[in-house]
Amino acid sequence: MPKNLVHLFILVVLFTSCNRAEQSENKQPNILFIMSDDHAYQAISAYGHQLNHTPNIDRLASEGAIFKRAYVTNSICAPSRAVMLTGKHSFVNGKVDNMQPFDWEQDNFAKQLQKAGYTTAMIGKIHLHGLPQGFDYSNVLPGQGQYYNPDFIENGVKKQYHGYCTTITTELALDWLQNKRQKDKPFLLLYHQKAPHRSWMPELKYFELFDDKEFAPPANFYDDFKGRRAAATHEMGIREHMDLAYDLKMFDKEGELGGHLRQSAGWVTNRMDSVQRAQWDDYYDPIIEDFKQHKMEGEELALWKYNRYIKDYLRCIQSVDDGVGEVLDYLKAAGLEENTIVVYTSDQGFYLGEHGWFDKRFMYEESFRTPLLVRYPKEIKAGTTVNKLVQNLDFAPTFLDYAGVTVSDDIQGESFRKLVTGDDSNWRDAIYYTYYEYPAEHHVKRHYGICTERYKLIHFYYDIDEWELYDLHNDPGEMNNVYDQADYTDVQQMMHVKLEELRKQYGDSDELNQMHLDRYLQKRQVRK
Ligand code: SGN
Ligand code: CA
Repeated sequence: MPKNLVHLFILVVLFTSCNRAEQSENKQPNILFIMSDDHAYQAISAYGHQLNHTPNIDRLASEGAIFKRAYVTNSICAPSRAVMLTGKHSFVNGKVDNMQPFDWEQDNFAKQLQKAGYTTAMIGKIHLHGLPQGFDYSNVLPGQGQYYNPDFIENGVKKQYHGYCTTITTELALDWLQNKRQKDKPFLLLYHQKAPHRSWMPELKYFELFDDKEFAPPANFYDDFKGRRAAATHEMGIREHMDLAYDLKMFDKEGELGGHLRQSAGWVTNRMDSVQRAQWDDYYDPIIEDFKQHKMEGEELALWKYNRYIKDYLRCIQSVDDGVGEVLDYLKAAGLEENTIVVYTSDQGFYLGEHGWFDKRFMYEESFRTPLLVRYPKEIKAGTTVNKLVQNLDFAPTFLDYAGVTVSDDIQGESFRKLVTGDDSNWRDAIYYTYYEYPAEHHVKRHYGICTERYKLIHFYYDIDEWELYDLHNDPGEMNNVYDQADYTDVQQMMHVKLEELRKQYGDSDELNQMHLDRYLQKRQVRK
């Protein structure tokens, strides 16, 4: 063979084998992990609660799977994110509350996927200090972030953007997908919204959405907390603790309506430019005037507060849903629909008036549970419903499993890949929960517990020593603590045994709780 023909032959062989390698690499699915902050499953229409309409998020349910019993392990922001990244409980990954530092040096699933050839990015709210590790590109909000004209930290460098946070986050996600990712590699994108976190500041175009609607609060809105001493000491009541100015935007120019100093008008709107602020005032000023004239109290005021809260909360979600739609449209247009796993979830659930509350933290259903929808046309049949107990602990092993990466033994979650294809054999029958951030805002006492498909056992400790037991079949609203009821003696015993088994399996103990408490109190002392 002439020399240059040999060269050509070698080149052709090299090219085809490289191409084959690339093709087989590309068999690994792309992963688009969408998460919002404090998005209650009650506020996704696919879950059937009829509060609002979220057509784009719903698409994931109708074209993929909806999980009816997805839970977190610790219902608060930063710890939830740490669990999601590491696949390990808070007491193992170390991020037990919003105050403790997160150790980015430990392993996480993004690092693993990066090693396995993925191009990776983290965009939006992360709420963990330090440069995110495991990502080729990151553009994240500092701390809680801001709704209007927010700062972002792009690969470690802070800069301010003009506009509405939810929209900007979507634009950044699309920009990465279109222009920044390495297109010859499978991708992992964490697209994580700040919304609908407190203080529920809607996008200008959605101010009037729901104005023509009157929402009725949930049946247990006027809960008296009988038999539940820990719940009774909460500070997250819509009636008692929701701030008129900061939360409900009833601040006037003279500051007449008060509210706490840090929750003054300026704190909420001081990042707006004059055009945004003028639109804000156009909408809220007449409501403020009306509020001042009416001088409501009692039940009337409670229902008014509930309505103001729920409307702003749902408005924020509408922008989140729009973003999901745009990103799904991009996948379709780019021909990426088939080979991309799309997950929609929240860092935890949220109270939308159940027990009279907003916020989260408790192990009661509305904040313990979180929405979860997964679409992956290659493996998941459209319209699948999963009723088994899964947790945010399971994301890391699930993604690794789909990518064909070995799940290391120290990961505590389990891949739910087989569940979505209908195989629920040998699946867990109980899940474990821990919560540590107390004494703190909202006064939710330290607790841990387990939940099976039917029952829930919770232990509140530290400045209280209370056990609660719920029969979720008979009492889905968790209004009736049956811990000491004679007809639940067997259940109580069975649940205690299970609780001890799970604590042992995961490596939790009273000693660890004491250690976390000592650290927490020390940190609070230093902060004072
Ligand atoms: C802030 C909010 C709280 C909220 C925590 C934690 N207060 O502190 O209402 O529970 O965040 O939320 S605010 O006055 O600052 O809005 S989390 O989602 O980040 O864990
Ligand atoms: Ca949150």
